[in-house]
Amino acid sequence: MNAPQTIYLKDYTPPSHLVDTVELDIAIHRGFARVTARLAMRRNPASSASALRLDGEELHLEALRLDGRSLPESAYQLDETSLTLADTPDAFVLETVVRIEPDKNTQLSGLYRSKDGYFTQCEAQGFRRITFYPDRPDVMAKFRCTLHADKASFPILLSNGNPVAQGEESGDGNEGRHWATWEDPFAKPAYLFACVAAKLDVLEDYYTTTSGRRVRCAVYVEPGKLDQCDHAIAALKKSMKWDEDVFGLEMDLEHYMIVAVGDFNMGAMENKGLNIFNTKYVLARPDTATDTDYQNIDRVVAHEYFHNWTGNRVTCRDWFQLSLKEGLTVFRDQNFGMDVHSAGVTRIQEVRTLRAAQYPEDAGPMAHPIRPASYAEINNFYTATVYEKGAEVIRMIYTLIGKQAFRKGMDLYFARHDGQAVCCEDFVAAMQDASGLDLTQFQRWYNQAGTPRLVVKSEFDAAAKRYTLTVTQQYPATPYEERMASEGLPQERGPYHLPLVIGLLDAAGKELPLRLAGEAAVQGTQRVLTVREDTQTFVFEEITAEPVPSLLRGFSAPVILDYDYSEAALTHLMAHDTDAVNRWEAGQRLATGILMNGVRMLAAPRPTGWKEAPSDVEVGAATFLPTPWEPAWVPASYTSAIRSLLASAFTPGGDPALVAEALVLPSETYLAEQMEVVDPDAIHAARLALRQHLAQALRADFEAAYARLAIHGPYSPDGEQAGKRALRNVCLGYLAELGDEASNALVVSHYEQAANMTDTMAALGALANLDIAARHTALDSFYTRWKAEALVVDKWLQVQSTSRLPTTTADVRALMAHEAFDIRNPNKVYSLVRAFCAANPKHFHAADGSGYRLAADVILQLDSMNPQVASRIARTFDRWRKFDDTRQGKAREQLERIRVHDGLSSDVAEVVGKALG
Ligand code: B3K
Ligand code: ZN
Repeated sequence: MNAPQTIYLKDYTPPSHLVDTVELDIAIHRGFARVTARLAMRRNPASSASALRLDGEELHLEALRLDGRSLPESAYQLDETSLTLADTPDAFVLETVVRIEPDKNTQLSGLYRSKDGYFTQCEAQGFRRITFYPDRPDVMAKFRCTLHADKASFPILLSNGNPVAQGEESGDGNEGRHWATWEDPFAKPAYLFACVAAKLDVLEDYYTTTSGRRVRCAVYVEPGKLDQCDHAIAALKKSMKWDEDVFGLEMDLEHYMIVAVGDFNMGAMENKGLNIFNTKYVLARPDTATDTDYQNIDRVVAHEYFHNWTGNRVTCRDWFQLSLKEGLTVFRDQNFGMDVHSAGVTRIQEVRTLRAAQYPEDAGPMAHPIRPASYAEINNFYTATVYEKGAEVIRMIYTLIGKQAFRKGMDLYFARHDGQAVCCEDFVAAMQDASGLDLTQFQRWYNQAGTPRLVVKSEFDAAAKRYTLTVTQQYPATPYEERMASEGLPQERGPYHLPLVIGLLDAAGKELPLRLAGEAAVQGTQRVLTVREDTQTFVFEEITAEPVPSLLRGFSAPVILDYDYSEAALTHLMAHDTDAVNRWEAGQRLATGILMNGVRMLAAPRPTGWKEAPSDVEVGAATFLPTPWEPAWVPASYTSAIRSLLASAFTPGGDPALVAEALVLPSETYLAEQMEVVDPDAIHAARLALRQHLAQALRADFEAAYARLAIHGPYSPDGEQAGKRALRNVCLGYLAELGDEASNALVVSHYEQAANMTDTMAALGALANLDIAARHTALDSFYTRWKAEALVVDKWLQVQSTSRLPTTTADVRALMAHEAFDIRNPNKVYSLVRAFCAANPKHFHAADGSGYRLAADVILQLDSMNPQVASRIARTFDRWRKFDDTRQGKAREQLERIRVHDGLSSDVAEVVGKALG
């Protein structure tokens, strides 16, 4: 049985020993590496344990010395995951020599080989795959690292901190080899260690901090890619400036290096002074990267840079505290994004991601609070909850105490904890002490799982000129609480402390001045209401006519807002709300209501007049919606609201980027979450039908906007150009739904004339959904042109795996055998397989189980190779119980098939085990 062992937060104990300094010597040879580690250690006065247990995995021990003396085998115990010394002196130097095989390391954790050399990834527990070590974040040491390798093959040798010496090797067998030593002046946990030995090109630049430190910024990339580094280096310098301006935080080293590698499990890693990045978040050129890629690079570079303070200078005591660094750093990179791009668009995109990825997680078998109380495999907890909801929790503190107090709280946090490994409570305490606001109840956000529902009711008393909002919280227990209770750890639940930001609009769309009962005077037109109770009322005085409430502005809390908005109220907010998020949200609510009606009708027995589709066409496809239905589920008022919305992009002050966001209908995944039992076919058909309906009704408007938004002049990824392109491409997407000759010709010409990757992908994405000859011509020409650019090939794979055409599942299988695919490369797996599972619900959840089978085949093939990637694919099964019996049966079959697989990794075993419950 594959039953992974559970680790509990409550079982935390301080480390038995501390490490003051680490001297690492890593010699890379053909087929193996030899790692010598000298650890200056001492007993931890805070611990009573006497034995020293070091973590170690896949290490072949060649020598072990304590204070220079070789230890006999009787003096230690060695097993698959550890090396234990029963007793040690109070202070000593432990030296180990191990042999490892980085070329065989397909997990991409620890030291591994990628095309151009050797790279490391140590978070969370990769360092133990390099050498024996107390591999836990609360052991912080100063590192010095010497690398040796063949000079011609691996001319670049890097590690954290500053270069101290380098040279050529001498002696027999060392011909052509060189070495370099690096020293990091800051004590750090092992998860922040990094080294690189590779053949790379480098782009350098300099940044001078406010206090006058000159920092060398360097981006290392695969040879030949220097023309794709400018944006990353600019993003780095922008981030350095921003963190000084906003938080007064400066770079603390003379070298800040970013190394890009094509084989990487996730986005990037914040190793001290030596970030290692997935090429996806470094490389960009107008013809290879989209506007979204450019923005993502800004954000990921900023995120890793911001970790230097939030994560590295102050780190986590244990992995349960992961959100301490991740939630806070995401919050910081989000605010950076709001400042350097558009605040509204950035926030809308975050809300969309949160609801598409985190809400389902919080409602599914992997539900956990931002600080879980237990886990089996820590790598499974780098989740949307820890990251995105974690950031929302920080944002709520920011909203509750205000910008200035928040900055004071950050200053206090660093004053108290610089150089320490701490807990989430320590951060909250700094915020509480700096602001004077009691955050005791607020800490529930760290301990309770699930998305709370906020039910709001309004009442207008015309005679008393009083408007009352009654707010009720609902927070039913999730599978997490059930699991914890069954493990004897019942979790207490109670109402949350949260900010509900609101405004009230009058009939003309103007913001009303707000005075709460008991207040002497009006205090502005927007208020932060503090919600703490199960039920609370807020009474506004001197309201002369019933207003339309704009609730949860800026998405002020990660909740589901339940308010019975009329269509008229939503149309009103869509047109007049001053809050960009709520203008967008009103449109989303309107569309959701309409789409859910469409889904109900499509799922219902066919009415008279229904023409069954011929058998070779999917039943339920929107094209077969009998026209008499249309008025019943797409109100004319909606179509005209969309027309005005589009027109608003061209009025003074209009923002094409925001309009583009507003024109995107709620995703199929979002709609699925709104259903008791998900009908993926009906959802797909309804959404498509609404898109087609809008395309038909507003054809002339879309065409005019498309023509008007053409950009002349050189490409720039800046917000203004990107916004125009986004809106133009949204118009193109609608027009493509018409599927007639003229619209197909437009898509083809857009593809042929595209002068940047954003436009190319907009056209290719539309073509991928069309069963016409031009689709194949375009996909072929695209591949021929770009097959040498791995990241562009990823786009080519993804556009096919997310296609709605009925052949998609078979196409994905065929592409897995294509020369362009490589199952050992995470980016390829994410683009082809994960995108299919997560972003193509119609095909992944096909009733015949073909999508589930495909996913399971890949998971099983990948599990022994790269469990982290396999486990991420396995997570796409999370919501299987929300589907009908037939689909559940098919999903269960595949989950069981995975569960009983011999030697299953703890990563996949935990995910599948929880899914099966
Ligand atoms: N801290 C890393 C994530 C490491 C994931 C390990 N499985 C990247 C980041 O959040 O910045
Ligand atoms: Zn991070």
